[in-house]
Amino acid sequence: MKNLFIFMKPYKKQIILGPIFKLLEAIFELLIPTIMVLITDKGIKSGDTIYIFKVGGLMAFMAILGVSASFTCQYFASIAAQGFGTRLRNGLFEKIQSFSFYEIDEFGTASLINRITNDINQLQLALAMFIRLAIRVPFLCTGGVIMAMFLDLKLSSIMLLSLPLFLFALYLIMSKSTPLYGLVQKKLDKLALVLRENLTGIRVIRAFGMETYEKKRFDNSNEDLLNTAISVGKIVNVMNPVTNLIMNASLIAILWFGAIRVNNGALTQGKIIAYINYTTLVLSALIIVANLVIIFTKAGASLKRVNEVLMTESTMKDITNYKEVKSENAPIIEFDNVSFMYKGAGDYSLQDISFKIKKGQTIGIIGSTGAGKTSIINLIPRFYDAVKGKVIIKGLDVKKYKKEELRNMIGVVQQKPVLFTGTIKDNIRWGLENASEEQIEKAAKIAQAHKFIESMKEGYDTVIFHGGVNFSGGQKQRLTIARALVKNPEILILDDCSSALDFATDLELRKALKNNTKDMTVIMVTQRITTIKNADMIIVLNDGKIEGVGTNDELMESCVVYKEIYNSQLQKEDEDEKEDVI
Ligand code: DCP
Ligand code: MG
Repeated sequence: MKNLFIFMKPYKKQIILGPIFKLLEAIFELLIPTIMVLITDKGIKSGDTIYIFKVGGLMAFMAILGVSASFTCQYFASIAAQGFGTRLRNGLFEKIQSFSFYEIDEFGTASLINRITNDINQLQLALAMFIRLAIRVPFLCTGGVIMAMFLDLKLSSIMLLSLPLFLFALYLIMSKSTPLYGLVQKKLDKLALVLRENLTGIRVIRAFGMETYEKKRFDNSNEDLLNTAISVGKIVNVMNPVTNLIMNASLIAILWFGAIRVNNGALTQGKIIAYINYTTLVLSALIIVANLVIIFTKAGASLKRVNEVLMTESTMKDITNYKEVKSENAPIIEFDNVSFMYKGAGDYSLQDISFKIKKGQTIGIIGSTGAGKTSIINLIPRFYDAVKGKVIIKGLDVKKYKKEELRNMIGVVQQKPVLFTGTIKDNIRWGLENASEEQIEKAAKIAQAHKFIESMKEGYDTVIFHGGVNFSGGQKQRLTIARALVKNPEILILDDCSSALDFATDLELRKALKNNTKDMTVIMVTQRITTIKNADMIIVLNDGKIEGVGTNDELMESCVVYKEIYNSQLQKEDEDEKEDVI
């Protein structure tokens, strides 16, 4: 909760003044029935029209004041609630940006999206309702009861009886529905996840003809949400009939006993009208209380979910005052007995990995799918932390670097190319904010992207649509390579990023890389032997373990797995070549 107050702080004025204006309105609302007594009992009885107009005018004036107070409160409530929501969303977004992949994996993208949208909306609504009603309603209730008691103490026993009954009903309903709200939110997360997967994978789904399966999966998730929502709805919807029943029963009792007291002369007609007004006022205020309780219970569930994000500290905090310094003479990258496991996975994805890479070397990492290639390179820019052992860059543990410093040294081309909405130029500039046109063009040339960019009508200003849908897989890969190259990083990591390129382009790319990255340490992850055959060092991975380290020739001698991969691929290539010739 303390976290949230920070986001409300700028709106202190509105949050305090709003309820005060609403209170003013409530005071007028409370006074009006009593003034009404004057009209009926004095004005109408004696037929004094001037008196009726006078008092009526006063009532109208009070009503106008009441409405203006209410508008002012509404205005404050909107400003405070919207402002609070915006700030909270920004805060949450910033927090998520600070997360390492660990925390993001743990929450799940869909859940994070829901928390930042739906849950914050819920909190925003709760704040608005708080300003508008949280003070006014209790005031109306107690004020109404007191005014009614002044009018007729005996008749008030009916109201005092119906109140506990009402509160008991409220308690029953709330205690049943509260736990279900958290569940509804969770199911909403699940639905969002299915929907997200479905939309991002729509092409695959169509290609495999899985529409019916996916539709069923969505339907199931949707139905699950529906059922939970219905069961909450069923409980909560009892509220209005029950409160109405209590209210109307009280009114009948008041009319019944009130009539007897009017007949006895203990009560005037005007007073009984005012009395009924007060009872309706109190009981309808209680119905609002019931609805408020629903809103606040929902907000409670959301508060917990938003707070979970706000309270989570990234496991990768920057160490600010480290003493050790990096050394330019040490190997640029060293893995010292590193083991790694993803959170929630039962098994290690990497085990006892040790190797050293010298500055300027070109390294190949090869292995079948799932061997742990991506996992290894994720440890270098510290996307994840090793579970055991150390990843050392220039003689200094990656954990001792400032994240920004570390990542500035490294250019990563991810296995799955991700582009952002904007022009080609914008996307390449992600690598280097102030990159000049020449730098961009040079990077694109090395990445073998220049030709196809030039052939486009808008050239480097061609707009990339959401997720890069208007580019082919190979084009996207080349653009992401250019993005990493423009940064001119000390370490360049290419994760299987020529998989969608034809052999000729792949060859051109490797040649250009070789000629232009003399001082760069390049790590190429691949499943193709040809890509890394000439590397200074090749690391062969199998099932999370190192099978061999060395040059192509060394590995052909010593590493069975490498030899198998080599033979299977190069033989096939030879055959392909023959086919081409034929
Ligand atoms: N793994 C996991 N959780 C993740 C990512 C991977 O449990 N978030 C597991 C799946 C694999 C193992 O870790 O068993 C190694 O995965 P990698 O992504 O490192 O495998 P590769 O990059 O070698 O495979 P590919 O060539 O298919 O990219
Ligand atoms: Mg991979």
